[in-house]
Amino acid sequence: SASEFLLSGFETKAVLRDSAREKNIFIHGKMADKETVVILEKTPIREESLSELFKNSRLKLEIKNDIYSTYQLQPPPHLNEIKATVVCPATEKHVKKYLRQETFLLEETGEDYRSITLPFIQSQSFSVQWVYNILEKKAEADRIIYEDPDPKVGFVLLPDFKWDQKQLDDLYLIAIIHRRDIKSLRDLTSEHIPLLCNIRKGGEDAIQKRYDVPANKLRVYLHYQPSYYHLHVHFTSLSYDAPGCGVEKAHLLSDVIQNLQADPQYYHSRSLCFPLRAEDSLHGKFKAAGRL
Ligand code: M7G
Repeated sequence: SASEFLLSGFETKAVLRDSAREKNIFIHGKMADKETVVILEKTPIREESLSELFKNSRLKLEIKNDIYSTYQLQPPPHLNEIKATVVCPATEKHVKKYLRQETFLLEETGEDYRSITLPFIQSQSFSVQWVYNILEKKAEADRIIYEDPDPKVGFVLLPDFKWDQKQLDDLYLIAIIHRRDIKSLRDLTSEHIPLLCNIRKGGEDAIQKRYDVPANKLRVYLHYQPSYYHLHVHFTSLSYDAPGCGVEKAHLLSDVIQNLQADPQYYHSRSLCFPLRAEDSLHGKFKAAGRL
């Protein structure tokens, strides 16, 4: 197929970030003269593949000492995959998103949001074309796990980019709402409680049905700030330490619902904390406004 050797023309310019522990690397480069970001990640070892792995791998002894020995194991190619994510053409903002940077925690008041953050995200945030493609079945249509087509409370549930669906340990799905007028947590009021409850119930039921994972094994949350300003909800396995599930970024859906029940304007008026990267232009805006 056309994409088979896609990466053979990739020229590396810089490693944006890498982690020996997470076994991934984020690379900035060029492909066919276009700015490109490539993310490579070793995938988890699956229990189902163990017997084949043991039977068909070549072993090279590295160290032997008393009862201890280490080997280099060369598995058959189909058990030795690397997951690759490609962003092309990538914008400067994509490059910055993946660059390892110093981060600061910011406490954004409702007023900060309206006077600093909102104008900024209206002028420059990532395109949500990929979201519209999913909602309009122009991309990933065959990956949809569940859909509620209702224009007010409906949503599409599908596996996140980050999950290859080969094992449940790192289960990761996203629910994308059909409405196009809610950018983030900040836009939510009590008016949206039926929408949020529908996502929670519909998402949990669909995941139970498809993957046999019960609701009490799921971490269901929204990001603030998100990267993409079209409201979506993350469903991850509770046992998976998903990137971005920390308290400085993740807001549990059930907390969000209860906060709105207690105060309809909660997310308009309250201060919200979030981590901000030094290179992020929003950081510059808060600095210029004397808020940092
Ligand atoms: P976010 O909180 O807006 O941004 O979540 P984050 O990337 O900073 O977490 C967006 C979520 O959508 C992330 O979990 C992405 O992995 C996922 N995602 C992004 N894109 C571009 C796609 C896509 O094209 N398809 C799918 N299925 N998921 C995506």
